[in-house]
Amino acid sequence: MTRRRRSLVALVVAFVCGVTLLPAPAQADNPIVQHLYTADPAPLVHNGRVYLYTGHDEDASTYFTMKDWRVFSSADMVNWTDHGSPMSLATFAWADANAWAGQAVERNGKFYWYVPVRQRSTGQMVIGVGVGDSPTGPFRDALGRPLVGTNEIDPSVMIDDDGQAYLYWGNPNLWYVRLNADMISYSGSPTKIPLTTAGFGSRTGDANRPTLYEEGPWVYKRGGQYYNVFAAKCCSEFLGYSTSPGPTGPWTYRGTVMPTQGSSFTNHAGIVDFRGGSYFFYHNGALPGGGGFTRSVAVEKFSYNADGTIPTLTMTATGAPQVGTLDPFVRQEAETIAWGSGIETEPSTEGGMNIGWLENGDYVKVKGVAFGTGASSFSARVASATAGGRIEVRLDSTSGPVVGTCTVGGTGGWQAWTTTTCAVSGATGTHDLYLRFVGGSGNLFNVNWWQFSGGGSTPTAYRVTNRNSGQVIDVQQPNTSDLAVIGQWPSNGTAWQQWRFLDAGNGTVRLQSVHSGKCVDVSGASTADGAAVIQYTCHDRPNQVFTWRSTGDGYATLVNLNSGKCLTVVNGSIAAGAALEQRTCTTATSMQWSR
Ligand code: FUB
Repeated sequence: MTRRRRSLVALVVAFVCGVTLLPAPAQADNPIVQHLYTADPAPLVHNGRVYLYTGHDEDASTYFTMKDWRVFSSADMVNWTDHGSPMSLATFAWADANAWAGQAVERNGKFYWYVPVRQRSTGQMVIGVGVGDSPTGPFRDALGRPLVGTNEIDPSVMIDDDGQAYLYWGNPNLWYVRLNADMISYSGSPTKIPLTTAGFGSRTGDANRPTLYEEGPWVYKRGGQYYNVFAAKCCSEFLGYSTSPGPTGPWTYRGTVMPTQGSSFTNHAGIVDFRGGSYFFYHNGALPGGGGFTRSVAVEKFSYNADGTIPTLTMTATGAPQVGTLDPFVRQEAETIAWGSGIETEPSTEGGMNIGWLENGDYVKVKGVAFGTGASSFSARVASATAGGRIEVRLDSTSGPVVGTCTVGGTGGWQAWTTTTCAVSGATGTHDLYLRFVGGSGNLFNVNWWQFSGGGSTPTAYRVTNRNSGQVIDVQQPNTSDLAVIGQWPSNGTAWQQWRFLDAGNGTVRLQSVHSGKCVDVSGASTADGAAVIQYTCHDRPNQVFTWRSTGDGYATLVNLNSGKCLTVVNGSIAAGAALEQRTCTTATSMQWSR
């Protein structure tokens, strides 16, 4: 396979940030993708991750020359995994251009991605819908034709609490239509939302467009109120918003969310709540070579005001703070990156993506990596059609301490994978991890994934997902020392629960809900057969008593002595790959949990 030339983004970023061994700019995690230009962010929270659907500006573009869409995801808001391009113009055989701003939503286990494209036969902009079985696709054309078309753009989708879904879109008008439960057909006709100055503010200087509404609606519901955050005025755009007591209005203009900033004459909002925080995605031209047609998606954390209004936000190079830490003792994809310099990504023959086109001095930064009591070795899945090179494992910056160096030899092909392992010392506690790629000239090697192993260390975070409800529980620092925290949250990011380990004395460890104040006491703090778990109200009144029982088939069962229900722990371990199952003691799998 011949290596193609690296992209303009990669060249410029490598020049600016990497090849001279300068440390990365302090704390710069915005824009959140550096190896290609991204635009029009549309976040979706699903099963404890934020999935980010974006458009893709071509390098050196001089128009909105956009041919495909991209998906990224993150569990911590700073390290983003590149899932490649699961949908493109080629998905829609009847479309020929303009893969512009869309939004994806989940319903009944399927993922629907609404996008504007140009219809070949009419030359008009219409809305198509892709459907996939996972948030990362692949997506197929759900209809084989447009869903709806008014020669306008930028669909936003919202499913109301009563199950009614609405599709909004438009420039210069603002339309909505009621989607049917199948999400790929609708009832009634597309309806224009009246663009009044009370609803959408006043624009001066354009008699044809008296209100601020321009394009890019992002419609959602929060606390009984409906929000429409939209690109306002042109050009340059800012982001404004309106609210309404219902999904179809009447709308009231509420002001600016993000003023005109950031070297792009368009902007586009996407908002989600995730693990107790609210996040505002937008785009700008902040990458080297960036501008109005070479944009990049960024994110800020924010808090709604007490009355539900949105504060005015400013673009930063810092971005959102990390939620939790990253576990280096489980396999991590090489394309999970907080900041990358000089790298590109491509589909891997082993599944997912790999990073490639790595040249001497290129690097990836992975933020907030929790090594705990220490790592003893580092392994990476690598391939090289040339002579390979080395991976320097550094902490805190590109010139930070080298805690390990792995040699990569030629493997006979860019997708001929092998695993290289090297010793690690000095990696304890939590650090930003820098993997720096060094060697001769030209492309050195590809990396598919990496993983540390510990010298008796404890994983510092693990996650269990309820396969029935989708609920996710992340456990950080799963030791029993004071201040260790367990964060419990459902997949939609609301109703967050935090638990704290307290030393209750008497050999008992007490887990207190920061949220409710209630406690769970773990007697003996052990999962050995026979150890007991007692749930208290914090007033030392045991209201639930459990005991461990071996099931004899490799499972350990936690029996609730009050209700008789069981929590069955496969292997009785929280090691990587261990699964938890909740049983009723008689039925096999009423609830399933897995890491
Ligand atoms: O990305 C192409 C177009 O630019 C989008 O559809 C608009 O919202 C603007 O961001």
